[in-house]
Amino acid sequence: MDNVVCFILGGGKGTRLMPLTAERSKPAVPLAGKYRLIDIPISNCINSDLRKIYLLTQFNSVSLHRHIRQTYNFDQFNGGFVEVLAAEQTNESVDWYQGTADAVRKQLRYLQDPGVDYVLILSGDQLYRMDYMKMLETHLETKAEVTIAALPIEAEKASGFGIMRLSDSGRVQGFLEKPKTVQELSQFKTEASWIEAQGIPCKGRNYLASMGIYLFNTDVLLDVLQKTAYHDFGKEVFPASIRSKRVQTHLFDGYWEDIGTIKAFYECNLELASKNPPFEMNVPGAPIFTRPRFLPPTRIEGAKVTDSLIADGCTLEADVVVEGCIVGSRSVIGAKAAVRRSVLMGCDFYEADPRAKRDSVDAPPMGIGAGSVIEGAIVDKNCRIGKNVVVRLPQENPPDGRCGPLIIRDGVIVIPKHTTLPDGWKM
Ligand code: ADQ
Ligand code: ADP
Repeated sequence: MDNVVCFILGGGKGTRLMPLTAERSKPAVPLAGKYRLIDIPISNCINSDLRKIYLLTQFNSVSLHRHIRQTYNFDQFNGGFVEVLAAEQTNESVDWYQGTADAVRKQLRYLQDPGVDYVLILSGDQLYRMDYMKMLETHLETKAEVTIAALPIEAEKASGFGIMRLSDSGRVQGFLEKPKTVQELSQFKTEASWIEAQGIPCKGRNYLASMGIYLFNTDVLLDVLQKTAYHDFGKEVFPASIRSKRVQTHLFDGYWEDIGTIKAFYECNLELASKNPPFEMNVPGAPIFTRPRFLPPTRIEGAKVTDSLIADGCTLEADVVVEGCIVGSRSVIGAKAAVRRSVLMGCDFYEADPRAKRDSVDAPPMGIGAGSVIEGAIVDKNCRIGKNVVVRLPQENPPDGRCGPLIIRDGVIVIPKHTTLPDGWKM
């Protein structure tokens, strides 16, 4: 599909995922032990046979570039590319991206390449598997100028999304970004019979939410971006375009989660590790790709591991307990340590690697020290957690804030990248 280009919105300031985005751009945030967020939309593109991919990012992080460069090298016979387009100063503009539509506007010249008939706009912080070709089919069949992917949801969830009201033919007649009141929302109910006629069981999900996945005819997108100064698709472009453009929906009913907040990110990772995960990374014909690493198999000396995903290159020493966790590449868990309901992002290096430098000679080695207990935490990369350390919430529903070097956000403890906790440290 050479006439479709994809723009992946890689994130604004990334404040909702802080501190995971303190040192890296959002697309580079590690997911499920060995992937990064950006692997999801890029894999969906590749599995949909779309290989012209631009990634729009505010922060031009080194790890993102390296990941893209080392992973997505399309072969010269099939063509295609993944290009990172960071907000940059040009002759026309000195600003950072002001919003999603503005991010695309600032890279307009890539849309103006000859032969680009359609533009697919995707978010960089969602977990789902979708064949975008089906969306293109809907777009062509309905002779749409813009198609928005839509997911039926319950009223309680509607305040977080753009909600659409449709005509019988599926044309969008109303678009309300993040409705604030029940009164506002009530105008946007879709009849169960209409949803079921599309082959999707309604099950009380009477509201059609925009998934932040948009397919535009290129000329229509160019027109909107050149003739207006709109910054956002959800807040401005759609509410305005539905009057003058043929905007259709493409209904979707699979697993889909926005993982742009600490809470959603944490819960989603743990769900992936659970017994019957709602989303599998590996589905025949549509796998999620990531950078191949040449890591040895994980060595387990003696551990009780349940409902967990353990990546390559880890060491679990004797009598370790791992329950409901993601254990990322190169993690080391010392003897008798217990890790529960936690996401360990792993390490970039093994301790013996000269690049794994310590701040002081008595800093503990990278990983989780013997006898430590970690519960309900996200442990970012390259942390040095000493022996007999205890990291768990002192109370239920704690307020957001700091606890020494740790950060509590949305009820989840986050241990930022490179944190050192000395032997015996307790929360
Ligand atoms: P939100 O997700 O709240 O709602 P937004 O914050 O605009 O919308 O983010 C959309 C995507 O664009 C995210 O992946 C984000 O990281 C990225 N993004 C945001 N600002 C950016 C910038 N300045 N530069 C580059 N990328 C940026 C949107 C829609 C809703 C819809 C939900 C579905 O507005 O209508 O229901 O997505 O999740
Ligand atoms: P991962 O193995 O989890 O994908 P990265 O891609 O971030 O992790 O690489 C691991 C670490 O290795 C990085 O933090 C970086 O410091 C180092 N590294 C990897 N490749 C290079 C390189 N080409 N030059 C310098 N450092 C590198």
